[in-house]
Amino acid sequence: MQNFYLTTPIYYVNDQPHLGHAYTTILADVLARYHRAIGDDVFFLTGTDEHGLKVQQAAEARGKTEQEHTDEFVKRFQDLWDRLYISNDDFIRTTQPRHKKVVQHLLQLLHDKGELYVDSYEGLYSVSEERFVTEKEAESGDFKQIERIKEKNWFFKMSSYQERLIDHIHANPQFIQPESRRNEVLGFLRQPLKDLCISRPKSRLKWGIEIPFATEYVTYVWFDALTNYISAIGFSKDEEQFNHWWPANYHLIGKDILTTHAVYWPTMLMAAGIELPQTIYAHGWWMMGKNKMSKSSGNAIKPLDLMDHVGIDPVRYYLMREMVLGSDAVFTPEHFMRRYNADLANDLGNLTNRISKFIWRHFDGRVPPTNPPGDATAQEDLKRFAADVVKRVPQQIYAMKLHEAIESAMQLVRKVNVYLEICQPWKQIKEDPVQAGNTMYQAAEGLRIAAQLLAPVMPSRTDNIRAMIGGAGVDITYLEWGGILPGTRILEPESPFPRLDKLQLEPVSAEKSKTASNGVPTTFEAFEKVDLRVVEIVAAERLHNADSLLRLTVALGDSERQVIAGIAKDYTPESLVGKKVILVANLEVATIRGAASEGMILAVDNDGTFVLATADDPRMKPGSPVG
Ligand code: ME8
Repeated sequence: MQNFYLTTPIYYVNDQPHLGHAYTTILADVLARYHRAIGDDVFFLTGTDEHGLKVQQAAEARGKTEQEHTDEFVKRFQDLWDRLYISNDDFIRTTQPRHKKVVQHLLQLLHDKGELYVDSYEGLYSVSEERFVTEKEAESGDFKQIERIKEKNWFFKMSSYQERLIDHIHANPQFIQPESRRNEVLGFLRQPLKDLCISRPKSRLKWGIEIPFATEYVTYVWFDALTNYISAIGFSKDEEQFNHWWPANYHLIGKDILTTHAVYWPTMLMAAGIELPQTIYAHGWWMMGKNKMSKSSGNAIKPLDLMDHVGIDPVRYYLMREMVLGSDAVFTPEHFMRRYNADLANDLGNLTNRISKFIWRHFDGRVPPTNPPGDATAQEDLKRFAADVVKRVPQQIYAMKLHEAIESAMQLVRKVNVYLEICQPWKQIKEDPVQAGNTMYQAAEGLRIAAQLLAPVMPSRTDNIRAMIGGAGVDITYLEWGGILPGTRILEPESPFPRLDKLQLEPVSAEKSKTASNGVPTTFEAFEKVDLRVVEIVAAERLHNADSLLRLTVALGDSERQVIAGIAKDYTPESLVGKKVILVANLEVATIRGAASEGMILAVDNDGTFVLATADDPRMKPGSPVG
């Protein structure tokens, strides 16, 4: 038994959770459940990253305060985790006082140690990634919304830790995993490491944690976010709790946030005199075709759309079985269906049906007694195989070979199927019912053990399976042969994984998800109720208290309206005057940052940049209806 502290990234609350977020969180949950089953003392942390420019802009665009916005969006994550059976021990929000205090403490600590200094800085900043990027990175096209910024800021002497970090990575091969990511970080560290800008002037970003010794600044969102891993377990507040869990066994992350975790975070910890986490594990990406599934490209699958279709456990199974940790994996509905039908409907589902129906029909719904076997070789072989699997699975879990652990449990399922083929209980029942009873008992035992080994992946359906073969009362951690009590009543057989014939899943684009959430098609009647009009922009100006908003005056022919639009990052006010665009004219009047907005202008969200849907043809007159 050991202490086992594992974390997920804390997710941005600027949009809906998608399958990529669900993946990391389910992965952490499955690991947490396996480690609990092994007997480890587990602390599983997840949460949300609620400060920064992206969140500030998302709130502005919705006409909400930042706190209102984050309170609403955090619920989407928390509700989803509840539905996906996520068994986290804590949920940290970076806007909580318990977190803010620790961030401020850490800043002060580094300041007092002389690790921070002020300097003027000019550089390229990617708003979408919330960090300064190099010229080369800016040219790569991987970073969006790049702005040139010059300002006075606070810096952390990250560069002075470069050698120590390299030494640590060499001395601790398990520190960054898998190996390919470790090499990537070592490659990155071949260039001289720069100091890290850790402040943002409030004039540019007000939604953040104030720097205690420089109150005209808030701290950089990554400095804030990374600290969650120690604030949640009581750093600087509850030493006993902190020492109990720290250092973390695993920070699970996607490979998109490797540098921040494998370079910024360890050097911050070194400077503060805190031990480093044991392992930073960066998994691969879920791809849709050739692209990463992501919110900004609008190709993300909403987890609930898929789960509403097939249930939660099969999705958990698929995600865990399919991704070899560290590599990328492609999601397609066809592939999902194939895997579901082969592994769950055919192998696991059919075996459960075979056993439970047989017991229901021939033994009155009670587990038959175990008797001297007719074919002792087959029975011994099955028992030995199961014992091997039981030994192998924890080793595969400790080695982070989750897909192999699942495959081991599935091999046991297949082995039980083979055992039934050898014993042929449907023949035995006619000639020697006692032998048939024994065969069914042994098969049920094999399946019970397989189901228990799969329980961390499919906590709900494996419960049903166990109940259908008389194994519900057996302690879930009991993996020796002989757990089921003969005579136990079984639950009425019901197929745990009905075959899937089709699965129609459209990726939900950002625009679609706003209008037709849940993927439900809209009716013509509903569409007809929307009053769309051509309008001409006759005046435009910045809204004084909001970075991303413009106040537009639009003409509909004989009348004018005021519209507040979140396009200040994409259009200058001057460039808009004279443009004809499309207005949703019969929306309720909304108050955005204290200004009335009488309608909404249609725009296309092109990876975070808004492009107005224009109506430039001279025949499209202001006021004309669109439909
Ligand atoms: O980066 N495939 O938050 P975020 C697999 N707040 N995993 C994916 C994925 C995909 N296509 N897309 C997203 C942030 N993920 C910061 C983290 S931590 C101190 C701060 C998962 O909302 C993956 O775990 O952008 C990735 O690292 C994370 O979501 C990014 O979530």
